[in-house]
Amino acid sequence: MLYPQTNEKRGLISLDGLWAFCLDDGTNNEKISNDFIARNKENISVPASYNDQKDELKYREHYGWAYYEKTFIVPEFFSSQRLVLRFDAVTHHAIVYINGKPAAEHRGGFLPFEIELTGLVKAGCPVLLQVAVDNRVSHSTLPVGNEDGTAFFGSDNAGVPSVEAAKVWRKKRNLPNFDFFNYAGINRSVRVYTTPADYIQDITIVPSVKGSDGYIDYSVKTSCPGDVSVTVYSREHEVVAEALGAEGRIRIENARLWNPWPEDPYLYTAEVRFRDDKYTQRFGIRTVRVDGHRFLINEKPFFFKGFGKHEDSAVHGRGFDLAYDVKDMSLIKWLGANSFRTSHYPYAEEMYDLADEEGIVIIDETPAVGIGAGDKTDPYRTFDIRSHHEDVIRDLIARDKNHPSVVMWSMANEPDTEHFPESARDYWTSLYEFTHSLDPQDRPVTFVCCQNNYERDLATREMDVVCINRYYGWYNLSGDMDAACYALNLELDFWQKIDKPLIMTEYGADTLPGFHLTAPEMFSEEFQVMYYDRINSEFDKRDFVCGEHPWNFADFNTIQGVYRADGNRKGLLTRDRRPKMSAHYFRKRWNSIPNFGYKG
Ligand code: GCB
Repeated sequence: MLYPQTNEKRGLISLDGLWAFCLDDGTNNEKISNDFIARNKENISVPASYNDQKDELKYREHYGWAYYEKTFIVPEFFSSQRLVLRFDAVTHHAIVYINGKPAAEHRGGFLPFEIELTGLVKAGCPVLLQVAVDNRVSHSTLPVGNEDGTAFFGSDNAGVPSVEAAKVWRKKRNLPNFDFFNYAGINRSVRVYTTPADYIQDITIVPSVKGSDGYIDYSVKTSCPGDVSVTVYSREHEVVAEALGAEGRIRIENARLWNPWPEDPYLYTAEVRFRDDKYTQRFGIRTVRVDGHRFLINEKPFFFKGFGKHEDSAVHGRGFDLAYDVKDMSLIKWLGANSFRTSHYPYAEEMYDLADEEGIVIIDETPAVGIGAGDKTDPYRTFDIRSHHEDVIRDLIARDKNHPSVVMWSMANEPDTEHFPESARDYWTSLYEFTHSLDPQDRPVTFVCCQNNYERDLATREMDVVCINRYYGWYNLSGDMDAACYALNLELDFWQKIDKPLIMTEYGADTLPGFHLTAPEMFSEEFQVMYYDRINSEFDKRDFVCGEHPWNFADFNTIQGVYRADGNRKGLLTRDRRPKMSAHYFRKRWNSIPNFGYKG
């Protein structure tokens, strides 16, 4: 899916700003009631999660539907154009009404969807746009929630003999099977964009390299047959190649490759023309593949230095905030990092554009976090997740396929692979094949595995790259770093025999900024530094460990519960992006580790 663009052929109207808003009281559900909205409406900012924009608990605790409303007018001078309404992300389930009539429904809170407005609205006339948004998570949504009340995070123990008795007074609420606050609402931008009546629908670019030349295999999908032309520009706006036709191969002599920062993340632009339409698509020429236990970018062994992140900030919640994205990119570089994982859902498209430009490598993750329901229920055979999971992967690749920064797909975070190992293996290996078959660039595919009995786990070892989240020294063997390193080494011995590249996609320790101790114990800044220093020195001894992603880039908000005081505090940075001691530690370490050839 193409990102909306304005040029001499295409226009754009932003619907970001103040909207009318109200929470459902359980009486309307997905149905829009104009009376109800009129009686209850208040101001809300879009894009942003609704939860922290207001100060009553009911916005944090809300369970179910909420409504948004805005009136807009498409200018008359757009009347000859095709009109499309685009939501970059509505979390989690949206039903859109236009002038009182249902116009679209979308499941999943982190990917864009569009509604063709031509014919539905008239330029020059007011349009009533209403959106019903449902924030409920369950075993058939991604991310996953526990509708039964078997919460993973947050106490569900009533402390009385009869759980049934406790349920009488317990109000309905979300019980996420994931450790980040279930922020909801219109989290990303809303726009109307225009195209000519006959238009470019999609562009796919697959780069390759032979000797000093670069090649792109391109294809352009159009709304009807017609002539297509492609002109490739250098970053300096010089024409470097031209082609005719909706698909073909273009040679770029003496190509400049896209290489991660601090090398040159060089970008070209393909200007595509079709009839009266035009779209410019940026791309980079780079290759990615796995070779034995090495991860190669442009045929050179790459070492991932970076983090799992979150889209999370005060007041905005999970709402898109370009200033935070720019700041985070700056901090990533300040830290000497070169990569991050979009844990645990696809991020806003602008972040990928920034990463392309700044040369930061991305492991692109779906919102499939928390698949699992304890040791008695096989989630793969019990719940209806497969087809939605496939839809999400299809839409993710359709959105992100052309980004040079994206070097690997992560199908999920921490699914259960231990209790029902055969089911898990069948599910993940077939989804792995499915993901490979959809990606025109055929990037490596993985999922991220939870601390478990790795000998029982049959799925993780089948992935292109072994990605593991491990908390030896924190949740396991808490505070005892000698024992933690011993256990970690036992596990690394196991993976060494599998002989695939391994990235430690999460490891970390909650740390209260300003809490200092001479003898490092848990939660102190000194402990966090000691923890990382001990674990990292084990990674340094193993050639097949091709990446370290501490958890997390910054502190982030979570559901309340006995494990969390003001959210998850494992950040190297505080939530407002100030460095803890460990940020300085990593800055020093990473600035001495090269992107390429660190382990030969
Ligand atoms: C994990 C999860 C991550 C949590 C983290 C933690 O394994 O993948 O979402 O936030 O542990 O800090 O517990």
